[in-house]
Amino acid sequence: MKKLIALSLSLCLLTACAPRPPQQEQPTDFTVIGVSQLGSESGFRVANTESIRLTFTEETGYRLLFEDAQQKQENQIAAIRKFIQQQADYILLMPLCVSGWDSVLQEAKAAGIPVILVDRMVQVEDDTLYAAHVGSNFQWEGERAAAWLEETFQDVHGPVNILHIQGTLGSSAQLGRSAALEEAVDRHENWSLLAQLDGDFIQAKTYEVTAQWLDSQPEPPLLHAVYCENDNTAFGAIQALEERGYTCGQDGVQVISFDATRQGLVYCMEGKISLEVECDPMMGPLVEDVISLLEEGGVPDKHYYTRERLFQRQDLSQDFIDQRTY
Ligand code: GYE
Repeated sequence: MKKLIALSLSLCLLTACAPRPPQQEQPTDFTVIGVSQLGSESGFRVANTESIRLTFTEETGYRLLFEDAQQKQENQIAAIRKFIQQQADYILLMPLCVSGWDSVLQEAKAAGIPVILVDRMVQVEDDTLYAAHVGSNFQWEGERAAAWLEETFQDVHGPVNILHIQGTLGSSAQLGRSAALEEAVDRHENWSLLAQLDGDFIQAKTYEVTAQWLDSQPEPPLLHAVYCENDNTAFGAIQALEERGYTCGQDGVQVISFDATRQGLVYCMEGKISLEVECDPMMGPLVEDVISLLEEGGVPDKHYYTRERLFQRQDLSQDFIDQRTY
């Protein structure tokens, strides 16, 4: 018994005297971030969510409250109200569409919670309703695609027939990309939009609407280009076209797409997609910079745009694609 007491005493002393292992800095006070993600409709969106989740972790001092709105604005509005109730420090909003945000953003402002718009934009009366927007310039992206079309068809004086697959109607991504194409079509008398189909940025839906449209034509239409507002719509459209005997690529229908996901780049390297306009979803680190600035009492810019490039077949290699993070 004595021995046991002596042993435990010496153990006790040992632990008391032993130098303490360096303590891992464990933040006790988390910065609470409410995230209202619009859905999970595309490869871009899945990567965007992942980037946010990887950036704002408990190890880095954040607690994330995440809500997936399943492509419904009312769910986003409900999520923002919930974050206000939960007294979040910041709200990240990936807005489904541009309109209808004024009152809920006023509620967040009244509660003193800065809202950062991520990826897409909103149209509001008062731009102090959001602290900053981190995302892309969709009109600029569309203009790059339209310029490529102009160059590609500059020597064609007969008709240039374009099928337009639109993203979620009323979203800033759709509005910017569609406007750029429509403006280009207006500039060229020989260009026409054979149809504008709502693909909702979703592959299966695009496959369906494209197949339906093609099947409803009296004859297989002569198509020069298909302007798809993201990779998933491009995949759906290509499948519907190929099943009906069209060839996508250089000697066939020129498919244009946005995002440049890994799979999109594979299609581009294979020649099925002629042009990929990059749209980078990995914006977690940029959003964190804005939050750090706000934490220090700084005033962020209103817009932060991600760096974006264009890709054609000749720009790509398997190595490059393998290193792609999304
Ligand atoms: O291009 C598409 C996604 O808002 C930029 O939304 C984003 C778009 C992206 O579903 O894939």
